[in-house]
Amino acid sequence: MSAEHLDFSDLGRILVIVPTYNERDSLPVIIERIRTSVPGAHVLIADDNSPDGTGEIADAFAASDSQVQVMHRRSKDGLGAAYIAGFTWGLHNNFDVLVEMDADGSHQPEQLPRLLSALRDADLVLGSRWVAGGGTQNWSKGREVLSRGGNLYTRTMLGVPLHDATGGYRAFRADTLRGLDLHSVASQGYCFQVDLAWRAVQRGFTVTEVPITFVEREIGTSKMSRAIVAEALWRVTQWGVAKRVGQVKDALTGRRRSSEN
Ligand SMILES: Nc1nc2c(ncn2[C@@H]2O[C@H](COP(=O)(O)OP(=O)(O)O)[C@@H](O)[C@H]2O)c(=O)[nH]1
Ligand SMILES: [Mg+2]
Repeated sequence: MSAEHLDFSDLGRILVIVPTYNERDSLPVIIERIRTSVPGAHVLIADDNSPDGTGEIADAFAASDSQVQVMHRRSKDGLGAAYIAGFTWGLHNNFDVLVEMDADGSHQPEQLPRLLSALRDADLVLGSRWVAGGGTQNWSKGREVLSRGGNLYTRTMLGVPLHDATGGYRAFRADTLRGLDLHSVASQGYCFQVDLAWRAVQRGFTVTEVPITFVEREIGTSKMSRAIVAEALWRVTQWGVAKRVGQVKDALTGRRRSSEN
């Protein structure tokens, strides 16, 4: 993209939130790449007191670059909580666009212009692995099956027309986040992403998916766990069942009403 195409000032002030837990080797590279890809964007690192010193590395960047800020959180409290804190900070500081991006290079900063361009006509843009043109690099078959299966289950259970509701590379308009009742979000890992996407669809926001290539990390380790997958499975099932019970109730009361008339 040419320089003029990297100008997103029409969208307002952009904040890229990068949650970190033990990402000392990945973080410097990702900050540089974000700053080069979309020079106007600000970066907020939300670090959960990483024992490997990621927070201090982030501080060094912030000291030399006024577009980089650091939020130091007390202890590891999950991805969802770090994002809620980051969103709250961003909204309070009058950012107009808030982006979610992993620190490990899986979400390529060079593809951020694609998300931002799409946000001109949307309230929420999801970077999607599972639409035409999207995909993954260096992923094990097991991870792919889990992601595809999780998304198929989510789509079927919740009836949402989304192909990648579990992904974590996204751009929100500030007004979209303000409309999602963030204080009532309890979900954590992948489920946090599903929760926000589903809320946005239910509230009538325009949600668009753009293709991304998700690159598996080469340095550091994944924090994904069985507990994170179990949480997603459990909550999505609960939401899907609640939705169906609601539909049945609506149908019954509707029938009763029409028979009373
Ligand atoms: N602040 C914070 N960041 C986290 C936490 N868990 C994961 N992350 C970050 O969230 C991003 C995605 O996590 P990752 O372990 O790569 O998950 P995976 O991509 O699903 O394997 C990375 O930037 C992690 O450092 C957490 O509890 N707190
Ligand atoms: Mg990762």
